Amino acid sequence: MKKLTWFSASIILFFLITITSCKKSTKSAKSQKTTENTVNKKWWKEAVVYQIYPRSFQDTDGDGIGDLKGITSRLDYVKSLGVDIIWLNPIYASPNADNGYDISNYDAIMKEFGTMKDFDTMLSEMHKRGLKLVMDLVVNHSSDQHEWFKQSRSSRTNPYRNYYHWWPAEKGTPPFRPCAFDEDGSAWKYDKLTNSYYLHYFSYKQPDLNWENPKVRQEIYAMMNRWLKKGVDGFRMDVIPFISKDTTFPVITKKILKEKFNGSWGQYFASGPHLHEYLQEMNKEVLSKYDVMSLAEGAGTTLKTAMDFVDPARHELDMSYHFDGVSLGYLPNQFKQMDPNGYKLTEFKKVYSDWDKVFEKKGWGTIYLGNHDQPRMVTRWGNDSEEFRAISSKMLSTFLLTMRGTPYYYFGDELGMSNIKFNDIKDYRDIETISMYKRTEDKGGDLHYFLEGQKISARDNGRTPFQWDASENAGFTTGIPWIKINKNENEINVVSEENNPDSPLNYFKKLVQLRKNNKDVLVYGSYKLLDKNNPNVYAYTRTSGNQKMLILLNFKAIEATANTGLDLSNATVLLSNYSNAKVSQKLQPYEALVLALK
Ligand code: TEU
Repeated sequence: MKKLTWFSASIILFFLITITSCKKSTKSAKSQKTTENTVNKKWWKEAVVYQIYPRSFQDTDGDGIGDLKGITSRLDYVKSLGVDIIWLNPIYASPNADNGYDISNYDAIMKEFGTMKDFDTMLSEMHKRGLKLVMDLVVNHSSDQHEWFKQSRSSRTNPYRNYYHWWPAEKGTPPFRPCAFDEDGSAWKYDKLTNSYYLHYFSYKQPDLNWENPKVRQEIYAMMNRWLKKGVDGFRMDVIPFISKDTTFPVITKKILKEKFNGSWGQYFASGPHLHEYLQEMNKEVLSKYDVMSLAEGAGTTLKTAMDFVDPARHELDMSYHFDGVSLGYLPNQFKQMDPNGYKLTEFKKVYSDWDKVFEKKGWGTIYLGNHDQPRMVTRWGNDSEEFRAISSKMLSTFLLTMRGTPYYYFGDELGMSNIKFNDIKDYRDIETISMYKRTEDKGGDLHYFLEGQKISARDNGRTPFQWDASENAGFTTGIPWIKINKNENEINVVSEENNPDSPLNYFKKLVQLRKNNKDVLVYGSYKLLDKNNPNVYAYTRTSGNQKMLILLNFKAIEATANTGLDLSNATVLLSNYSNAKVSQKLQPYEALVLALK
């Protein structure tokens, strides 16, 4: 008996020691891994999002405008990329002052894009292929053609009056607020009918909804619930940080703007008093009821404020995207005019490293270099010359697919589509470029200089039709396209790239698979910037447990060498945009190297 007791005691002791030491080692493993954001794995963290600009993807009825049937007809192509989620720019009824960002009916489909039946078919065909659909949600403002606004404007006593922000003219001129898209630059538009001004942060055709009115919020939540019940998988929320307003509309002097908001109107707009209260309410009444994803267009958010939107403990949104990266390289106080010296890679690295740090332990980040508000990524961040276009676009895709945070990849970038660079203002369709042109003209500014700048920065560069093949109109339409098609369609198109094993398209597919096959390290693993002052090379590691990858990206058209201080003697090449790539810190122009480290 004594023996047995001693025996059992030693067994128990053995187990205790083993358990404690196991606990200790998991603890120390955990503490080594503090920068690995592994808490709470989610499908939307592991996904690659593919953004489609519906107006320019595929036309099926010959009106020169893409449509929903067109998207449905091309889903096998989207699936072949390996991506998981499709984000569609707004497809709701709209007079198209700002290409669908001015919605006249949230429950109807834009007539150029098709019908609700087309939508239902498209959604079910996406789901059949395992693709999810994220809709654009534009609720900071509606169209001035929305029934709510028509009612609101009709009289001061109309029940919809408080759906928008009105300032009675007898109180004098309202305190200045800037708007993005109108020639006079003011966010207050005088409306004679009721002798009042209404607020619009974008164009006067996009009046801001009054979120301070609980009825407005309930209408919006009900509408969101209707779409989610239909089966959509989430929302990208347009300028959502701007929804709450201080309705006393205090005077904002230059001094206040500078001291409180870093001189940025965007930061002021994103600082409404009840913003987070409303997002929490929206989460409770809508988002929390479904397994869906939500993404804030984080206009005006900063390194300091971003976490408030996506901290899981706050129950607001899942992800947000910042503007610090895409704002680099512009000259100050001009209409999106690029600095002739380009952008500094060291600043670029700092922005993306600082933002990675924000979501190091909780929340979740995103990564993008192009979207419908940006020019083509290869022109803006790479090199669109004949010699370097393909190679530099592959290098940029390598960056997007090897960073932490969900990649938002813009349609056509997988082909290496580049800016169209219009010479003539008449070719532009975008309200932003057209109004900035008029403002420049009114001020007697240099229009040639303005147009040269737009060749690099204008949003329409990213909105030209997708290039399917080398036929007339690139296989996009049989009619006259709503905006011109890039002349490089003969070379840059799906058919020719599918047939070329070295094409940007085939390289993109490999990158997606690399990310999918290495989720621990490439999705969740920690990120560390190396050789931070190197002006040419972006070098970083991604690490998960014993698995480590080194990513070397030469952002320049010259040979460049990374000094990572790492021993590469046992490293192997996992992927590169050069077929002759070898393990080396010396890189060819725009070379991208993904190495496994032992
Ligand atoms: O963009 C909001 C936004 O912040 C824009 O001012 C953006 O910075 C600008 O387009 C850059 O040139 C969203 C949409 O993404 C955009 O397409 C809309 O025009 C805008 O809201 C109004 O809805």
